[in-house]
Amino acid sequence: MRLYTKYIKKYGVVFCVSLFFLTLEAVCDLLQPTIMSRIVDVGVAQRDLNYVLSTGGLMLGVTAIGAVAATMRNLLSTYVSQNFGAQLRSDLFKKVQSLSFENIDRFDRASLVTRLTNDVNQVQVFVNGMMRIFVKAPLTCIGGLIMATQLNPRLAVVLAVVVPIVGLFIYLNMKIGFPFFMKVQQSLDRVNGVMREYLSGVRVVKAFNRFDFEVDKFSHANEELQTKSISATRVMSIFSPAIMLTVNLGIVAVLWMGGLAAEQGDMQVGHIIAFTNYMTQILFSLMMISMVFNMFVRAKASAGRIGEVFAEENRMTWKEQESLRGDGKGRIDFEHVSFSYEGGHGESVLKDITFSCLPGETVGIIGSTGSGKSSLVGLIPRFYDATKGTVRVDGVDVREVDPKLLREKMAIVPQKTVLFTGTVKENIRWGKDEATDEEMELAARMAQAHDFIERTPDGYQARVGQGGINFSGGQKQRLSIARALVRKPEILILDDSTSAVDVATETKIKEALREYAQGLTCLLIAQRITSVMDADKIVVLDQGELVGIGTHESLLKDCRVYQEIFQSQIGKEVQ
Ligand code: DUT
Ligand code: MG
Repeated sequence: MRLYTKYIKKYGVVFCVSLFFLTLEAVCDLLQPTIMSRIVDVGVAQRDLNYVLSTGGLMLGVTAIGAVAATMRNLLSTYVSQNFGAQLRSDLFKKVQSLSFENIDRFDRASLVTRLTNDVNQVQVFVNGMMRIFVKAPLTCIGGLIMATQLNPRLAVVLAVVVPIVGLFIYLNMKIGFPFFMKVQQSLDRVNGVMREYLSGVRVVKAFNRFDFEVDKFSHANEELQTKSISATRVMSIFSPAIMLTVNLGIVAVLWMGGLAAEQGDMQVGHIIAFTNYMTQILFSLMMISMVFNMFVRAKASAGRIGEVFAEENRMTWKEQESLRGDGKGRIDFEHVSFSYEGGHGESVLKDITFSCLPGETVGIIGSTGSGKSSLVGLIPRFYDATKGTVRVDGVDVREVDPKLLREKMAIVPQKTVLFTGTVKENIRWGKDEATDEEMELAARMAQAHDFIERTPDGYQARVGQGGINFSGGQKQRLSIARALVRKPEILILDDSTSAVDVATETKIKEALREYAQGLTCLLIAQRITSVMDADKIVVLDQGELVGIGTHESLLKDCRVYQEIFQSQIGKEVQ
């Protein structure tokens, strides 16, 4: 709940004002039956038309005030709940953004989406409900009890029996319902997860004709959600009718007792009507309370899940003042670095790696798939922290530096290209907001993207679909290289970023890079030996171990793994 103090501070005043209107509305509702009993017992009984008219006017006035109060309360509650929801969503989004990869890995991505959408929604609905009925219902309930007892203490005996029974029902409803709604939420996560996976792999699914399989998978998750929702609703559905029945039996008892008393002449008809009116009001307010509790049950589950994200401590720490002013510009050192995922508990991915990239050097990294190349370079911008050993940039331990500062110095072309919806220009600019058109074009030329961009009818204004769907794999890679180059970083990391580009174009990119990369530390991951052959230094990885380091020639002489790669690739090409 501490989490929500911020919002209470922000919206508390409006919230209270709306509660005021809510109270006014409730009071108006409560006055109605008593006024009506007067009209019947005094006005009608004594055939006094004037009394009927004036009291009728009073009743009308009270109704009008009630209506105005209800309108105000509606406006305010919508304002507060919508604003609160939007704010909560945006705070949650920011929080997710601030988390490190290690933190995010702990949550299922799909579940983060549900938390951001559905869970926030549930809490929002609850806040809205709270302002509409939460206060009104107990108020009408208690007010109704008081008014009814005052009106006729004898009939109030019925209330003394009915109310505790209903209270018990509501309590049971809460107690039993909560775990069910937790399960519903989890199944919803699963449906979202399956859907997300399907959508991101839709081409593969179609190509492999695995549509039926995917449909099955979806149906399975969907059915699970259905059964969970049904069983949750089933449990909850016993309670509302049970409450209704209890109160209705109470009304029957009132009519019976009142009827008997009226026959003996010691009860007025107006009293009985008003009393049953109060009972219906009490019935409704109790139903409302159980409804709010239902909402509360869901909102509590959702709030818990939202709280989990907020409570996630960023595991990445740094010293606030530490800046990168060590020796050497763009120098990178790995000192006995070991690493495994899952917070250091996973299988060892990197084992005792030691090497340095001097400023201005181009270092190639090669190794079979899964040998830990991407993991190795991911330690430099602190996507993850080393489990053992130290990674230094500019001579400073990266664990002491704010990742933001660190990442400002470098540009990364990730192995999996990611483009954003927008124009080509926006996508390249993404690397550096303030880049001029010339800078942008230069970057595009170096990445060999300029030509194909110019060939599209809209040039740099061409639309990029979601995930860059309307560009080929190689085009996407070149755009993401341009995005990195426009940044003019001190450290450039290319993770297998020319894998989908033909050899001739790759050579051109490399030539452009050579010129551009002077004074810039460049890490070049590749599968093809020809891509890294002329690097200043080549690091060879094999199953997380560094098995060779040196120039192409020296490695060919004395690194067995490198020789094998060379033979398998060049040997084939020669044949
Ligand atoms: N791994 C994880 N979690 C991740 C990423 C990778 O457990 O989020 C494992 C898979 C693999 C090892 O780490 O066993 C090394 O993966 P990496 O992606 O670093 O290998 P690579 O050398 O970059 O392979 P590729 O050439 O296929 O890109
Ligand atoms: Mg990789």
